[in-house]
Amino acid sequence: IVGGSLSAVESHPWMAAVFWKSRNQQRVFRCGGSLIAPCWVLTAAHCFPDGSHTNIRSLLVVLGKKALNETDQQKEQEFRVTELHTHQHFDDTNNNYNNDITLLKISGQDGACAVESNSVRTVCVPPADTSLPDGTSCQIAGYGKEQQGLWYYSQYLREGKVNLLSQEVCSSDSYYGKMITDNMLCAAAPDWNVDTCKGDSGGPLLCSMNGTVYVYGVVSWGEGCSRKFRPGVYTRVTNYHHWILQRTSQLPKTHT
Ligand code: 4AZ
Repeated sequence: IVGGSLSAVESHPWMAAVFWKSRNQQRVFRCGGSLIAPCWVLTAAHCFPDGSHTNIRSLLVVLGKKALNETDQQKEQEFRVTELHTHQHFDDTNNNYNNDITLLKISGQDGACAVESNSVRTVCVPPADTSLPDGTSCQIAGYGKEQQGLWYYSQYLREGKVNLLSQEVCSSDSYYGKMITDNMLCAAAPDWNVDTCKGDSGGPLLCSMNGTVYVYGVVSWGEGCSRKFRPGVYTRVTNYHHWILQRTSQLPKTHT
């Protein structure tokens, strides 16, 4: 997060940190994510460049994590990944990560899922038909870089405030043009000083409606970080409401 502030995990108890265990068992931070059900983390498809060939046994998900390089056993819960569902139409052939969404099924000791606490809690998936007004103030959270070009990620979870941009403005020629599809949304700070950055990918864009917090976007891409006319681009989660429900609940699979 560029231009944000330090965040307590209790302020973002749905925040997930996705790690990759290297050959010598080192934990390498990969992406952020959001806990949307006790056994399910929502993240970005581009976090797994090998797609369905990803070796899920080398993935590790940690919830309740304040610091990337420190462990707080009182607050943290660790999980392995038992299923990885990348969207069937995830597409990066135009370098714009269309349908950049993946669901991870997590499993802890003895197959248990996340246990609710002050530092671990689910966030709501927005209803399918909602579209928040342009200019709505939302929040971003993550362990990503505090400045583009730094070689290190933030040591601690950070948060920031951004406003939703209109689709028309974001897909105009002086912004991203045709790179922006209906499956994306853009958000930025009025003076471009707050943004997501490298390492924040997969994490949440959080917006409130009637006092309930929703994961309205998944951090996806952007040209640089905190650059004028180059807002952060997010996966439009409302478009995937049914896709998410079908994979995370007992809903019967219908043929369309
Ligand atoms: C990245 O490389 C990245 N400013 C994530 C978000 C943004 C840019 C880059 C948006 O993961």
